[in-house]
Amino acid sequence: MTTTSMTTTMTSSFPAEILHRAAALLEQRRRPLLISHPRPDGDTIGCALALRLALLQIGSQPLLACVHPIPENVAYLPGAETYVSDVPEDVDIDLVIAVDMSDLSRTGGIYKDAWCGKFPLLVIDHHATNTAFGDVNLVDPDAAATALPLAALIDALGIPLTGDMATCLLAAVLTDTRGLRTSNTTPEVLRFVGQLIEAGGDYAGVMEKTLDSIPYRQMRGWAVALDRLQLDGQLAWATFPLAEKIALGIEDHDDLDLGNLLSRVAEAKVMATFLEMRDGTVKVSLRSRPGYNVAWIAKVLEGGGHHQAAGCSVTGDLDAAQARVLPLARQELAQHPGEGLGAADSATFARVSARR
Ligand SMILES: [Mn+2]
Repeated sequence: MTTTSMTTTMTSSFPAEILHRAAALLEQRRRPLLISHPRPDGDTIGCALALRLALLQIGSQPLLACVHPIPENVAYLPGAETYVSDVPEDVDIDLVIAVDMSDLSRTGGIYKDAWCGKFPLLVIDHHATNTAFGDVNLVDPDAAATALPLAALIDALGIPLTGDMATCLLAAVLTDTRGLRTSNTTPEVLRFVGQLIEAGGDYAGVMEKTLDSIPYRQMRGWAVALDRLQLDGQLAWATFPLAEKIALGIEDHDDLDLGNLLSRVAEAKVMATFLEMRDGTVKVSLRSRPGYNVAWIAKVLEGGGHHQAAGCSVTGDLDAAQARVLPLARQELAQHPGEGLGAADSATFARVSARR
């Protein structure tokens, strides 16, 4: 199998000291629990699976957990079948690793309070809203995916990248950049993808199996959402009633990737999807074009995310959720008169430009 050694300067923008502390933790502990976030995406799954393969190489026995089932589009990745949906409080572990999540609640209840102070907690993430909830926080808010700081960590451990590890990391970075489409797809990201292909990663396979394959039921779900699609100025949104989910057999943990679907409405700068859940809440996914920021909207409503993709959960029915979210979305749009950028975002724009 082809192996490639990566240079940390390619993928890390955090202090080397943090990288070394994270690597030391992984070298000292042999039974780590890797937790992926609920409604898992390719980044949280691909990263945990790549790290699992790396840790197996240094004699560790990693355990993987995610409260929800692994989506079909990443279930083919090596090791995906080893995921468990929960672990008992007295599980035999000596380290906890939170993968691709901004705060402790994102473990979906897998993290047990009794572990606090007992096992070190390592956080590997890239969300701007990350609360630094670990003992060691390997968090790079400028990274397009958690795959980048994670690859730097694997490199710091001196573990050569195998083709399988590269395929898992490709699934991570290609999903979070929606197939290298997002504004944070920097030259660094493209070089990273090139390195993963050189290491034997299956780029075409990930594109086909993870990004371009839509299960029939999800496609039927899109039909429902698109039938309810609305556009008001530069704001596009769609609602998804619980009755329709039940009729199609769609579980609450399945968001049908509607946020990304709606993000393609050409006229819209801000997009929102509203999925009615079985517990009396509405799951809201927010997207925006570069220069527009939806992270603050999610944060106001006790959610989180990035400037271009964020989400939150709102109590009440679909009408109530729209009444809370849509005015905030219109507020964001109002800060950007005309086609240009508003003053509020010029600093962000300058920073993004400088990185290019
Ligand atoms: Mn991510």
